[in-house]
Amino acid sequence: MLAERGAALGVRVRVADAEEDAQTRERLRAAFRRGDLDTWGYGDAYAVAAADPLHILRDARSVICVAIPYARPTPQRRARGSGRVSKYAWSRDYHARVRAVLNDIARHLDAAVGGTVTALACDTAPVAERARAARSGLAWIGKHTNAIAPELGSYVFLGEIFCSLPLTPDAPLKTHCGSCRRCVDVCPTGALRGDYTIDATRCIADLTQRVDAIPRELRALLGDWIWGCDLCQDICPPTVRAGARGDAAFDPFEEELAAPDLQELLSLRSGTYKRRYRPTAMGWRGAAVLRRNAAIGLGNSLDRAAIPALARALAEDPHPLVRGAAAWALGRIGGSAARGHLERARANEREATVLEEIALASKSALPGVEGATE
Ligand code: B12
Ligand code: SF4
Ligand code: SF4
Repeated sequence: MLAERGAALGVRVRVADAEEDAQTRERLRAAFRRGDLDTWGYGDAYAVAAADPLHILRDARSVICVAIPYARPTPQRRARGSGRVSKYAWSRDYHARVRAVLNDIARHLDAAVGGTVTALACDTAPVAERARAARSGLAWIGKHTNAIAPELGSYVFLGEIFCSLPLTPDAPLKTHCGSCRRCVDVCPTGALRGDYTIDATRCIADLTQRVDAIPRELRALLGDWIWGCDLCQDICPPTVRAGARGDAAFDPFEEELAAPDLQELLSLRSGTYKRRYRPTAMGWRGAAVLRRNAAIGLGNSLDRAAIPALARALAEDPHPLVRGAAAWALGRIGGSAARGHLERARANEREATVLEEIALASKSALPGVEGATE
């Protein structure tokens, strides 16, 4: 019944036992000790809970793991001056769709046994979702740390139905990456170590959602990504072979969202933010974070045409995070015009963090320092 319901919904379903997974608990602990998830505030209690399904459902006997493919074709031609958004974030927020799928399967199961035997989780609950998916044979874990489902690739969202019935578990897969290292080599920030672990504090997906300043030494490595990053998956052979398996629910919420114009995004105000971005998975950190990311993208474009917009943001943006990033971007583009704007802003700025950005940017904007050519 589960497999048929899954097929009718266009998703893949497998069953894992609900045993505590000591190996995953220790992997999580080791990751937290290394500081890999420092931006997430996870601690020992999270590692213990995430490895044990009884923390979600006290009498859980099995976990139904679900993979929902979401890859849609990436728009082929992007205009000059546009940024990039990861596939997972450009559509209407995926959480609602995953919950609807999980609800549907759970309702069928409850109806079949005449009572409530299930609890649901997706993303936000303390569950090591990839590890449970691997245990159920739904997917295997790649060196980019994503779960890869046979024929579907890694562009799948994961969700779980915790169930008090002792369903027959499926067997884990034996697949692994072998000698392939493509994802490790393509990662611009060196976040992937190649041993199936990641320093998430260096991952662009993490950096673009930070509400504090992005570490200076990593900003140039962000390129034109303004939310998330797909590089390690776009190059992954099983994911490439799978192609675009998602349905139309995962198309861009608005056409521009896959590749927003960076100058327009730099001046994003609350009305447009609420209408265009809030309904998506990049709509939970606020408009200033997106404006900050746009400023960094414009700096990385090394395009002199962006200087007036960056100068305006430096002089007028209400948020110091954005003014600081605009200063950095002007320093990165460099040249006399950028230097002039930095000097004028220095005279009017009162915020210490922004003044520090201006001072550093002024130095890097000096002639002879790498940047755009005059
Ligand atoms: C925190 C988080 C992040 C952080 C940290 C990511 C990370 N790799 O840990 C950041 C912000 C960087 C992030 C990024 C992304 N995320 Co995220 N994220 C999460 C979240 C909330 C927790 C993950 C976590 O606990 N990480 C700690 C690490 C140590 O554990 P883990 O990766 O979950 O699992 C490890 C162990 O289980 C162990 N393991 C288990 N079995 C086995 C077997 C073997 C043989 C080996 C070697 C290891 C191993 O290895 C796993 C990989 O290290 C989950 C939701 C959830 N509740 O699980 C979503 C989740 C992992 N994210 C998801 C997505 C879609 C993404 C992005 C693709 C979005 C994007 N394009 O920008 C990127 C992918 C970047 C990447 N290379 O990982 C999906 C992943 C789906 C999938 N197919 O794997 C999840 C499951 C959400 C969901 N419900 O769909 N994410
Ligand atoms: S999502 Fe991007 S930054 Fe993060 S590990 Fe993959 S390639 Fe590296
Ligand atoms: S790119 Fe290669 S090494 Fe990386 S996850 Fe895919 S198969 Fe594994």
